[in-house]
Amino acid sequence: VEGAFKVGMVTDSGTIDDKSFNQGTWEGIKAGAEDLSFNEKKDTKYLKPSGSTEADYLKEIGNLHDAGFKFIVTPGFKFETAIFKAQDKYKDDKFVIIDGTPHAGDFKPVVKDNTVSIFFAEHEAGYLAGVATAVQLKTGDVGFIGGMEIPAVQKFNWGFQQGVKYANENLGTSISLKAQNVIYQGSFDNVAAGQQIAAQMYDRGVKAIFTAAGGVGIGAITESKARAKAGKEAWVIGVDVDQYSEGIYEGNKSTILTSAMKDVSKAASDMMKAEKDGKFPGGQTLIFDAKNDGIGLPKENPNLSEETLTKVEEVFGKIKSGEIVVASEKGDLIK
Ligand code: GMP
Repeated sequence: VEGAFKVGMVTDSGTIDDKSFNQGTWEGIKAGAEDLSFNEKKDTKYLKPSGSTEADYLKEIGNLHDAGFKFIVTPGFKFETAIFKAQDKYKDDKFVIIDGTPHAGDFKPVVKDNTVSIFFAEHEAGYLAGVATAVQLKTGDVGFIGGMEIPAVQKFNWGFQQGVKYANENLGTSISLKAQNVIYQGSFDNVAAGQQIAAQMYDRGVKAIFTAAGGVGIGAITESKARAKAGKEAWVIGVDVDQYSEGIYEGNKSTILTSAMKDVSKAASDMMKAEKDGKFPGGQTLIFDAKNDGIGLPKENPNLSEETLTKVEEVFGKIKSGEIVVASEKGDLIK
């Protein structure tokens, strides 16, 4: 491919300003555009469908195609059957689906040569966040707020639980995650519900809440900031991107303890760069995990001590080497 190509993105249930999954992907597209010296305004575009059916998604993909945006990124498992059809309908376009694989409705993956399917090891990111949280806080209750109860979100939760457990068993911490403090809100955009659930958890004595919930997490962060301003301990562990700046409530002080990152930005910009270089990995399913630095905690974690960072670094190394294997399945809660 010579020169600029136009890059489009469609959102499914969440919004572009969710400070996490969709926004992170979009920022990756913009960063990619800048790296490749595209005209950001003219060469990138996102569309939000008016509904959430396959037809709604195909309509926006068609709109992008008609407007000349033929490299299309769709973050979200909800696009699976739409991309299954789009990859045949628009054979000369390129598709990048994040968190999903194209299929006809039967869950049998059909990744055509013009499509790349990208998954993340959320359980590994959750595990690191669990270790960091436990080592930093030492004792007390933590909670989890998920968005929709889908594998990508569950894996954050299950990994987090294993990480906390590892710290309890090996690093001298005593942290509990009780069943009543594990809640899937059911959407990725109900900010008010996120705030309400967080308030209830903090009222029950939870010190830190891991949110894996797209825009729902913004509500939890809002609640944490209100409490921190009032002098209370109310942390959030962010998700997808480094959410530190979202949690700032005074000066440089933030309620974001750390963030369980899955680098959707890099996924998007890497694929653009590959396309530009004529190396688009069409037909492939890519896994972004600890081994390839596709998941991790932020480089800067002002709320974590040196001790915590050292422990997390050790554990990260053990996950990379395979010495620690994080299960992508449900485990026991920590009482
Ligand atoms: O935010 C935590 C996780 O929830 C993300 O890594 C995604 O797996 C999922 N998620 C967040 N927002 C959205 C959204 O708008 N659509 C979909 N399909 N998944 C989302």
